[in-house]
Amino acid sequence: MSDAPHVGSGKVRELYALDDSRLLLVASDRISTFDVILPTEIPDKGRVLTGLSGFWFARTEHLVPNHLLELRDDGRSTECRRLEMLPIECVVRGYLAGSGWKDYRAGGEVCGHRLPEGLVESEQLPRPIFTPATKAQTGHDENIDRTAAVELVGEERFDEVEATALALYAFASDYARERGIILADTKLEFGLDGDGRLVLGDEAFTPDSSRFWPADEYAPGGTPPSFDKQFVRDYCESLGWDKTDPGPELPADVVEGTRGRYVEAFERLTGLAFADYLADPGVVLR
Ligand code: PZK
Repeated sequence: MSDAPHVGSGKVRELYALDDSRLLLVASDRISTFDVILPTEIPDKGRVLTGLSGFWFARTEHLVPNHLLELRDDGRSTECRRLEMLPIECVVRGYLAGSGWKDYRAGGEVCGHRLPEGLVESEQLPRPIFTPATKAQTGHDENIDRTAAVELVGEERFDEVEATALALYAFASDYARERGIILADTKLEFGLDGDGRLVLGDEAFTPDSSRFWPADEYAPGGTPPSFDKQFVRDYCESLGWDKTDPGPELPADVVEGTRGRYVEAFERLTGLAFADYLADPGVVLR
């Protein structure tokens, strides 16, 4: 828990002010599926996501500075620099899934990127594309084209953010692919420091901000299993739940299986034992 003033909530995370220049980002063990937060938690999920973000921040500093100052000993709390966040979600897609697939089916393009004809669901794109979205206060983010994004951040900043997001995705997706995980797409958030420099914020390349697919089960033309949430989705589908709040409680085997998948993603990507992270979260930064 934190004594610091609460300044924001995400679906499964909380944000606190430490002082004028620093925030504390705390990742809970809550899990959402079909956009509903379930009543059952996944033990250590917040620690896995915090550790993975820290790992990626440490390994991408050569591409762009980031907001991370330090990981707390609880393993789920990140002290970070307070930034002026840009008003767009910076999504990069290497594969055609989610709203990208929907938009492509409806009109052959995604955020103004005209794509080849005949692509199937989950297919790899000829090259990754930058597909920004607005930050919806409630409901779903809306995909926008370059012109709309330039109106929000300016042309120079747009070009910088696009190039940086594509470079980050290329680095992380290559790294993950070598470890058996496809990073189908990812959502990044950037801010500006006091000198107007671009800084990567939020979380980075976690299963909550990216689609993780097991490479050995990938096939285009359908919905590949989610690396982390497939047991939860399958269980929820088996109930015939209507996907409105409140969601169902999860049985112990689904909780344990899902926790195992999060830990497996952590260990495959970082090359570290999760127990070593729990003993000293700083290991992911070294
Ligand atoms: C910031 N969010 C979204 C994320 C929440 C809310 N470094 C930063 N500086 C200033 N603002 C933010 C950040 C970051 N990260 C992020 N809203 C503001 C958000 C997680 C939990 F409650």
